[in-house]
Amino acid sequence: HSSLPLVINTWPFKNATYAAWNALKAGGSVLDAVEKGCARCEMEQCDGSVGYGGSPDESGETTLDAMIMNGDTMEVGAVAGLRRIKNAIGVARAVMEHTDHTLLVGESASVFAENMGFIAEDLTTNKSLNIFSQWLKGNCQPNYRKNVYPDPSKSCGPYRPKATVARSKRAPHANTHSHDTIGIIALDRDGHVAAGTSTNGLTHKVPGRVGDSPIVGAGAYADSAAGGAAATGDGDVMMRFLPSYLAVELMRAGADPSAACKSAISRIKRHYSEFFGAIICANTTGHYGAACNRAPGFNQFHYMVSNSETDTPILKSV
Ligand code: SD4
Repeated sequence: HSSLPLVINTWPFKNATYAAWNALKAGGSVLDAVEKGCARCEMEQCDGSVGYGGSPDESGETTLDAMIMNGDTMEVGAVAGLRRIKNAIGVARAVMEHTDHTLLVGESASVFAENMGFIAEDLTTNKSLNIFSQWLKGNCQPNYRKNVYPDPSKSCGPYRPKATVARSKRAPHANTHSHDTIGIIALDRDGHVAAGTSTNGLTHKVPGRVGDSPIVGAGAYADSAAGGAAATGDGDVMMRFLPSYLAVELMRAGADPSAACKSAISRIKRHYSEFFGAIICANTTGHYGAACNRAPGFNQFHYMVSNSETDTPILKSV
């Protein structure tokens, strides 16, 4: 297809699109493009929800989740709950290329990264400390997507059963400032597909919580025989439906990318009608699409595209 190569990523993270596109233009692989794009967001702390210094958990710590997938070989590298290392996507790629494993978690993932030469740094910043201390002062009030209330008489935690809290109170809606995960799909002229994600997860999460982003088929999926997809949003809900896998399978069966994205979102809506989330999709001919779940406070999803027709990244919305 004439519009290949293609880079598409979630949210208006334009510098990430540039970084991925430039990697391809410089002769890099689709994996290089995905890694460079995600790494750019990790350094820029895109929206405070990618990279260090954002989304402190209930102990105040920032931890990172990332994944990269090679659609030619179906190899995947991922990290979840990564501590001390800013370049989570780089560590994910190291898992893919230097081990036979798929997903490393927590402190052990960080030790792996240090052994691979990644620099250990504090991921806490004044900003993340502030978010954390405001939350403590407010008696650990749940954030907009948190669905488990701590017992207010006991500072933070232990947790009450979800059933004691009305569902409408448990899952307030995201607003447009709650942009999140970077997810990228890259395709080159020869039909190689790669996809990946990077995020610092969910603010005030219970330490140990892992979202959709580093989970294969949930946060992203790539298969050079069919296409690629990447998701963003309420990972706790979305990961139950493997939306990226579903979208790629629908494209394999002949659905166009927009329809595939819509179907993946609709599947989740059947059970969680007001969930916050969006997905981007691209097939092997370079056609792409996106879909989001319109809900109060979230009625438009922005994403970025670069292809041979639009050498500079263009902002798209759905
Ligand atoms: C997560 N999906 O950890 C990620 C982050 C995100 O809206 O996109 N949140 O749930």
